Amino acid sequence: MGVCPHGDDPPPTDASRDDVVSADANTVALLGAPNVGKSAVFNELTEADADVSNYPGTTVTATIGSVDGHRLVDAPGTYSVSSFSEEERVAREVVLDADAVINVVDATQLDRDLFLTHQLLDMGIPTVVALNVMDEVARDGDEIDVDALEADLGVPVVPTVAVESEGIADLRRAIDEACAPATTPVEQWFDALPDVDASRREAVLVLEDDRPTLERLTAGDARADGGLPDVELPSLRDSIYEHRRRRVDATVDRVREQTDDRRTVTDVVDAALLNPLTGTPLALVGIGLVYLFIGDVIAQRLVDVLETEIFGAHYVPWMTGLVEATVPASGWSEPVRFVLINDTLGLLTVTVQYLLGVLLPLVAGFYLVIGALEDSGLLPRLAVLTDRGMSRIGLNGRAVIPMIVGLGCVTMAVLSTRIAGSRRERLISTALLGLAVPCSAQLGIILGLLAALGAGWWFAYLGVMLLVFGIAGVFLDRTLPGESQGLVTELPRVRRPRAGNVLQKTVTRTKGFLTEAIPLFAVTAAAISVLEYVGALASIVRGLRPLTAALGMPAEFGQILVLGLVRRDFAAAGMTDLALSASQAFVGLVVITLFVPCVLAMAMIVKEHDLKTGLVMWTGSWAVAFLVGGLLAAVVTVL
Ligand SMILES: Nc1nc2c(ncn2[C@@H]2O[C@H](COP(=O)(O)OP(=O)(O)OP(=O)(O)O)[C@@H](O)[C@H]2O)c(=O)[nH]1
Ligand SMILES: [Mg+2]
Repeated sequence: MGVCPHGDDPPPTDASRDDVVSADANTVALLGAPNVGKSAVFNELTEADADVSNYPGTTVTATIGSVDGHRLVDAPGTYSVSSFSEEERVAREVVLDADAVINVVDATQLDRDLFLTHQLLDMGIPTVVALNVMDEVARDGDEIDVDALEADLGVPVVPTVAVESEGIADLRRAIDEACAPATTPVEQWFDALPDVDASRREAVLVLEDDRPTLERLTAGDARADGGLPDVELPSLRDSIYEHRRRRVDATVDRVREQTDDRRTVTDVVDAALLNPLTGTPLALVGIGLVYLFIGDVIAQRLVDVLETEIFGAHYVPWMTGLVEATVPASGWSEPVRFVLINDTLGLLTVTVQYLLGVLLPLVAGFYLVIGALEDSGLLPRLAVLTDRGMSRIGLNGRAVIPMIVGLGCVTMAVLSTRIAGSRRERLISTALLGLAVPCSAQLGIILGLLAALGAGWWFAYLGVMLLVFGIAGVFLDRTLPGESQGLVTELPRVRRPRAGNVLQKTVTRTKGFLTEAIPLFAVTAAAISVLEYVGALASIVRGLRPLTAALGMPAEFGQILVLGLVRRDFAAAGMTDLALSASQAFVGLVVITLFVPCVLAMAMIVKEHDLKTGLVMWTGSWAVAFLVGGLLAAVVTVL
């Protein structure tokens, strides 16, 4: 890695390369625009399973792996390196730290993506270009002259199709040949640099008016003589960008052979999706299909077989017999036996039955659907469709992505609110996620219970949740300071979901879910069994009696709330055992949906925001759940 061999020089031999390749593990960063396949390349190079999804903004923090002794960093997508947005700032830090960059370029978007390439070369960063998505270039009937591009940029260019593993071996070999041209046109402005001690990378950033870089460079001087030296930015950003733009256009003209625009099937589908008149019914049909799959195929049929037939009829009696035969029912071992096999939450019986027979199929089913949605490119289209509605509650359409991810797992969704925009949008979407978006584990059970009550109650539930969502959103939008940003998103192509990727995501996420849920679940179940054994549970439930009575619920509902403090789906599962009238079940389901986020989600909220925000959201959920529940109970009684 170093300065590129000059055009007339012989190609470097292995011996001559040795002196430019550092023997130590050095850092190689994957950089490129959003959604160009950086994470797909990362996964191919490292055999990791970073999230690959067809929408811009999938990767929100830098992920680290290793390839051939290099540290490989998968960065969030960015169109340029500077400090105007969060992603650009992350990219800037990654670039300043990197020994070399693999610049992933979407070959169907050369005019957009080569801008960053030229910036990296101007910064003198050893670079190799991965010219990705070459399959779609061919499908569009276009051609790219890779040799010409290589000659034009002066750095190695490797054509790849990351999702098919094509070109990855070549790319891997090319990492050691990453180089930067000896000179680039940006040097004509170097005279304008303020008098600071900067590396070439920093110099280019300062020339492009990157204030944080300048401040960091002058901070050292400041410490020596007490005050910040008065250094001005050169204000050359526009000139440099314009010049770079012209270079990109010239490059693209030289290397790309474009046929007339073909109108493909996906173009037609796309147009239908983006038109509100056709897009809205299509979205509703899609939601209906998802409901059929999760609410019927999985929550009813599959869960029925697993929960009742396999675990209920075979596993639980077998395990109960086994424990009864080995743990005597007297003396010290009596409480142990109770914790292990009691009928409410026996650690080895009911808990296992619920975890594997109910939760596992539901959660895996949701991840499957969400994975397919993420891969299709439909989510950003949903963002466009919902943008008007979302702007009423201080969000833009991009926030629809965390909301949908939240239907899988609220904890994961809290992290993904980063793509919703500024801090204000993140706060609003996190609050709404915590309040009114049920996660897959909970939703599956709720759908099952509602299906038993009938379609009317299902619509009532949906209506109440949407209403609470809307009112809470408007309230937050009115009370939080500042203003929200509009929707700026680039629409990726609609693609057929790739079975391999969707399955792999489903397996990874389901495994992640289970490894987190099982210990937590076991500890909670045991703790509650102990509380029940010593009679404390009954007192807590008695303490909650005024609240449950106000909702018109039986006393046992208090026990469900205690479970719900830990995980929302515990509460939902508890509901299945209560003898309730239809209206009671309805009120109960609304209350447990609005009730506090699970402990994992709370931990994530505190981590992503702070403790105060977490506490406000937590207590707010109590208040809203009982307020809405009380109102509904009153309305239902009157009706
Ligand atoms: N057809 C095709 N699709 C690809 C290729 N590489 C990646 N994709 C798809 O492009 C989408 C984006 O891939 P990611 O790896 O998530 O892209 P990224 O650059 O990491 O995106 P961000 O993290 O959002 O910046 C996914 O749907 C991939 O399946 C390719 O070579 N050909
Ligand atoms: Mg990514």
